[in-house]
Amino acid sequence: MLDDTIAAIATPIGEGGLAVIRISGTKALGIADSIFSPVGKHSAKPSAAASHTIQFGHIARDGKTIDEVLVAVMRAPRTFTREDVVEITCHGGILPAKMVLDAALVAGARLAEPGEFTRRAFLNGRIDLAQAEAVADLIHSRTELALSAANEQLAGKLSQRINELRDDMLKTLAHVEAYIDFPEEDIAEETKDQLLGRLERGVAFMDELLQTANEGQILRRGIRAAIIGRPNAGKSSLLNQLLGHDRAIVSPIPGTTRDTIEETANIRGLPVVFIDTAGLREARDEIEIEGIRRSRESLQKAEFILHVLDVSEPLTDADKNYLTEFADKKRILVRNKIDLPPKLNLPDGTGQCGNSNLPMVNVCCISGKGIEPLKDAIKNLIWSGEIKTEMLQVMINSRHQDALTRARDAAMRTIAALRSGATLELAAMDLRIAVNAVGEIVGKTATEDLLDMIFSQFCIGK
Ligand SMILES: Nc1nc2c(ncn2[C@@H]2O[C@H](COP(=O)(O)OP(=O)(O)OP(=O)(O)O)[C@@H](O)[C@H]2O)c(=O)[nH]1
Ligand SMILES: [Mg+2]
Repeated sequence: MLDDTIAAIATPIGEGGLAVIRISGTKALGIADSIFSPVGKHSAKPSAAASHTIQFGHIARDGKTIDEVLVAVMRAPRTFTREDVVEITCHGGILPAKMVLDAALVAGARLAEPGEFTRRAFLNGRIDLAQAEAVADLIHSRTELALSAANEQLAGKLSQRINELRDDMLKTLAHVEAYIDFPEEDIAEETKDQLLGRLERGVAFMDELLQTANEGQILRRGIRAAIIGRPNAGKSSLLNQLLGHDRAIVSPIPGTTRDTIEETANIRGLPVVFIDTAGLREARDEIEIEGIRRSRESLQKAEFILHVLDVSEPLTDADKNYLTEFADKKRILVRNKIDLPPKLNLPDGTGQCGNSNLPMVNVCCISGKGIEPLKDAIKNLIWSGEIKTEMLQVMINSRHQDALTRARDAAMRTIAALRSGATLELAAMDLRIAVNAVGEIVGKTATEDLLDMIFSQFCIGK
C-alpha cells in the first residue's frame, strides 16, 4: 500500500481564503509535474525544483487553467510522511480545491483515507503511535491546556518514558530467560531481589501513569456538566455567564428553555461541556414534555451537576425533589439572585452529601458576581490538586490506560511467580505479555486492526 501515491484536500471543505491539496508518495513530483505549469523565470517544474522550495504557476486540466497556485516541494526523507510530498495551495472555495484534487487523481494519485498521511509518518518511522495520537489530540484540542498536553506528547515526552519502562522490563526479561537457558544454575537470592526491585519500580511507574488517565480523558474529551433547577431559577443566565456570551434565551417567563443547549466553555484551562436544561416541572404541552425528557436524558449522561437555586424565592417542592433526586451525583449548589432580598431557607443538611459538604457558591447572574469563584469550584470538583506541567507531559488516553492495566496485571503476576519460586518459564511468559502491552502504546507491537481504529478517527488529509 505504501507504493502508491496518495492525495487529499488538507483544509476544511468550505469557502476560505486558501485551500491546500496534499500529495505524498513516490510519484508525487511526477504527478505535480503533469498538472502544474510554472510561471515566470523563478519557478520550476516540481521535479526540477530544489527541496523545500515554493513554486508559482497554474494548475491545468485538459488544457484549461483551473487555478493560480503555489506549490511546495518537499523531498523525502525530510517530510511529514518521509516520502516525497507536494502541497498545492490554491484559492479557497469548494470548487477550485476539488478540481485541483481531481487533476491529481486523474494524473495517478489515489484518494487518501482518513489519517493516512499520519499513518505513513508512523509506518515510515517518523513518529511513534503515541505521537500520532497526539496529532489528533492537537487538532481536536479545545483549550490551551489541552493543546500544550498534546504538544508534549507529540514531542515524544510520553513515548520516552514508555520506552524507558519497556527497555527496563526487557532487561529483566533477558535476565530471567538467561536462567531458563542454563537450568543447572539456580537464580541467586541477591539477583532475584534485584529483579524484583526493578519490576516493582516498573509497576510503581505504571501506577503513576495510570493516575493521569482521568485527567487525560477530561482534557481530550471535555467533561459534561448539566445545569439544573426549577423554572426561572436562572439556569440559562448562568450558562451565558460561564460562556461569556449570550447563547441561551433568558426571560422572566418560567419555561423559557425547552430544548437542551450544549456549549463548551474553557474553565481554568479545562474544556467543560455545559448543558442548559428545561426546568423540570409538570409539563403544560407536548413540546415541554419532550424538553423535559431530553433534560432527564442529559442529566443521566452528565458527570456533574450545577444545581441553581433562586434565593429570592422560598424553597418549593420542585427544589426539594432536585435535592433528593440527584443526591448521588457530584454537584455544586449555585445560590443565584443574591442581589435580591433573600427568602430561601435551605433545609438542614442540604449542603451535605454523605459526610462531606457540598460546594456552595453565591452568584448574581445579572452582574456576574461570584462567577469567578464558581469557576474555581468547578475546577476543584473535577481536577484534584494543581494542574502541574510534569503531569501534562504524560497525560495518558484510554487506549494507553487499557494497555498499561494489562501490563501492570502481567507484571504483578511475574512478581508473584518470582516470589513464590514458581518456574521461571511462567515468570518469563507473563513478563513478555507485560513488555508487549507496554509496546502497544508506542506502536512497537501494533496490529492492523489497532492502526485502523486509531487512524480512522482522523480527518481526511491529515
Ligand atoms: N435579579 C436577578 N435576576 C436574575 C438573576 N439571574 C437571572 N435572573 C432573571 O431570572 C429570570 C429567569 O432567568 P433564566 O436564566 O431565563 O432562568 P432559567 O432557569 O433558564 O428558566 P427556564 O428556562 O424557564 O427554566 C430572567 O428574567 C433573568 O433575568 C440574578 O442573579 N438576579
Ligand atoms: Mg432557561
